[in-house]
Amino acid sequence: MFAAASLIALSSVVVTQVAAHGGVLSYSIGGNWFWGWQPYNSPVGQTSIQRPWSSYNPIQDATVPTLACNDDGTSGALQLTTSIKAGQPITAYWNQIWPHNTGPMLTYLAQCPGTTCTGVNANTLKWFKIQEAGLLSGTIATGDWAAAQMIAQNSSWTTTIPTCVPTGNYLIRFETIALHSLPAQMYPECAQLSITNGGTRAPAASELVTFPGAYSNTDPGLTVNLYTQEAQTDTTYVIPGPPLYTCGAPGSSQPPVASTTSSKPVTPTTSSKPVTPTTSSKPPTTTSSSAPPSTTGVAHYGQCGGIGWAGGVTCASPYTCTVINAYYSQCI
Ligand SMILES: *[C@@H]1O[C@H](CO)[C@@H](O)[C@H](O)[C@H]1NC(C)=O
Ligand SMILES: [Cu+2]
Repeated sequence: MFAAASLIALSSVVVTQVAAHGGVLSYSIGGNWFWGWQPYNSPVGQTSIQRPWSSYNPIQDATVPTLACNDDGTSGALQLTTSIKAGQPITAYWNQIWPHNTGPMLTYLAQCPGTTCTGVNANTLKWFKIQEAGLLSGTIATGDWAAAQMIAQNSSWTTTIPTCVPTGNYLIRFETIALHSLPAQMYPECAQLSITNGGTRAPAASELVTFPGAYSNTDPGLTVNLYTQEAQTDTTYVIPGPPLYTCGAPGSSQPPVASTTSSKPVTPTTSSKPVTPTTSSKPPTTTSSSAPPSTTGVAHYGQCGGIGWAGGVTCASPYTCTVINAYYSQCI
C-alpha cells in the first residue's frame, strides 16, 4: 500500500517535469522487445541497444551536436547492438501518449566504419533518410500530420529497413519534429543495429548528410508557422533533410513509405536544396514520373491496416498485407 502510494507520488513528480516532451523509450523487431535507454533512471548498469540520452527536452537548434543522437548520444558503458534483416520492420515507441500532433516523422540510417558502432561518434557519420512523412492531408493549419498518425498508432512508428541497404553496422535515428510552437522541437534518438542479408545500393553522395548539418534553422520545414492566414490554405509542407533514399536509382521519385494516405504529390526530390556539393557521377533521374505508380493498391512498404487506420487495405501486386503489430500492417 505504502509502496504503491509512493510510486504514484514519484511518477506524478516526473510527469509534472516532463509531460509535454519525451522520446523513444523502446523498440520492437519481429516480435522481440528492446528497452531503450531510460533517461530518468541512473545510467549506472543500464544496458540497451539505444544510445544514452539524458532528458525529455526537445532540441531547438539545428546546429548543435546533440541533434545527431540526442544528449549526449555517445555509446553507453554496456551498449548493445541487435541484428535485423534488410527488409524487416522496426517499430519505435514513444512515451504514452505522445503530446505533439503537428509535425513530420523521419527515420535515418548511418553506417559505422569497422565492426561495431559502439564507441563511434554519431557526429562523424553520414546519414541517409529511409523514411519520411509530413503533412498527410489538409492544410498546414488544420491538416493531418504524420505525428498525429504516430499518436494514433499507439505512439509508435514503424520503418522497414530497405532491402537494398548494404549489410553492416548502423545507427538508426528515429525522429519526430513538433511544429506547434517555434523554434521547432526536434526529438531524435538512435539505436545500434547490425543489418544482415543486405543489398548493394550504397547511398549516393547527394543522399548523405551529417547531424548537425542536415537541417538549418531557416529551413521552411522548421520555421513554418501553423497560425498564420496562409497556413489556413497552404497544403504544401517541405519535409527537412536530404532526398529520400529508396531502392530505386538515386534521385528517382518513389513515394515514401507510409505516405499512402497523402493526396498531394511528394515534393520532387530534384527541387530539394543541395545538401552537399555533389560530385556524384550519376545525375538525378528526371525521366521517371512523380505520380504514384498506381492506384490499384497500397505500394510496397505502405501501411494497409491497424487500429485507427482509415486508408487502403489492399496491397499492390505482388505484395501482401502483413500484420506488424496491432496498430500497423504493411504491404511486404
Ligand atoms: C503500445 O505501446 C506500448 C509501449 O509504449 C506497448 O507496451 C504495447 O504493447 C503496445 N500495444 C500494442 C497493441 O502494440
Ligand atoms: Cu514537448
